[in-house]
Amino acid sequence: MDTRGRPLDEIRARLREARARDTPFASGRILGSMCTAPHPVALEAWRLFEEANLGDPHLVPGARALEEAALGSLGALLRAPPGGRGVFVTGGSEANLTAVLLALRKRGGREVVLPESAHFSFDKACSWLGLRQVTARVKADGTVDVDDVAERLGPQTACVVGIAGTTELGAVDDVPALGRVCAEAGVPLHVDAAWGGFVIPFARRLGRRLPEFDLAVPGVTTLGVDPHKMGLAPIPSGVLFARDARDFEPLAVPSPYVSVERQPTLQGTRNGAAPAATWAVMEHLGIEGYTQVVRQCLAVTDRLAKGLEAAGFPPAIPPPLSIVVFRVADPAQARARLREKGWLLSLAPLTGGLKVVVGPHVTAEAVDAFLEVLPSCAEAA
Ligand code: 0PR
Repeated sequence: MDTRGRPLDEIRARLREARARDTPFASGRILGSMCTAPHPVALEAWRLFEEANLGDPHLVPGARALEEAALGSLGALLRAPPGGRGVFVTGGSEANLTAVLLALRKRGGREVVLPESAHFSFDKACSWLGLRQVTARVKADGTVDVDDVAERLGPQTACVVGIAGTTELGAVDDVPALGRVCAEAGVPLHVDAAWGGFVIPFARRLGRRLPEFDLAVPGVTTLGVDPHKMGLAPIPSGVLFARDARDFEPLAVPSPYVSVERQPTLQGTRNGAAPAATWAVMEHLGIEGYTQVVRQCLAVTDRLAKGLEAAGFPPAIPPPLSIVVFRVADPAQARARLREKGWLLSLAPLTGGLKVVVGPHVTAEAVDAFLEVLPSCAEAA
């Protein structure tokens, strides 16, 4: 920052130059992201509400009403019961941290039982909260072995985690079976549906056989879902639901001077544009619109899986949803070579390969172009 500041055209030139170095979703070359280009109506809503601070809701009753409406719609999609409550958070990491803390306050204990496939945000949550992770085995289909979970429960278990759409494979844990085990043991069950929450309900409508995973499943106590992933909302937009609204109480502290008496979530000053944008895109697309998005992603996934098979890189498992993982001889090197050619993929460390997340920004043409370059960058394992 200069003492006298700098002219606007200089600032704008610098902004454009920096942005030109980024890879936009519109390039079709971002193949490893669980986020995607926000829907235009979400961006419109964002711009209208960009100064709104929901940390002081009496300033912004309009934004507050949209937040409530968005939580209502999302709660209906994920079948939250009447006594439940949803809160906006910044994304899956905050949802998972908050859910673990909520379970800890409800039940006590020093351990979290979670699948090997759990996102690293649980490492963070456990490390920050001083809890021990007890890891349950994952089966060949990428879902957690529920018997193994049951064996690992004990008096020190604060909660169990199930995943509806794992980060690496998009696998959907058998949440009903986990719910039975947890209900019997009196242990809270948190479902991480950060990515899958906006995929599974629509894939099920398209006839995919997938387990139920939402708040109507007996035993599920909390559930996290990220509109900023497959909900097509801008970042940051995450939601955490609790089956019982009272579960948030132990986390709440008094905050009387900011027009809301108690705050149960991490943020004080908090973005009102995110709920408004989330409301706008959900309301505009509706169930049919999201189903169409998922239909397209599944079709492109299928094309990619067949193309990989033909190119000698068969998918490690048949894609449960719209994530494809394939083994290569040297994943880090293959990823670096692909990056040199402009293709951005993620590693799949549990499988020993590369991962492609087929979001709405990944077109059939992009997949075909990617399949052309892949053999020059990777060797099959
Ligand atoms: N739970 C699951 C199942 C996730 O996959 C993720 C993130 C989280 C929780 C955490 O969510 P936040 O990152 O919103 O806090 N999964 C992706 C990952 O870490 C996120 C991602 C998104 C990665 C875009 C790359 C990227 O380009 O792999």
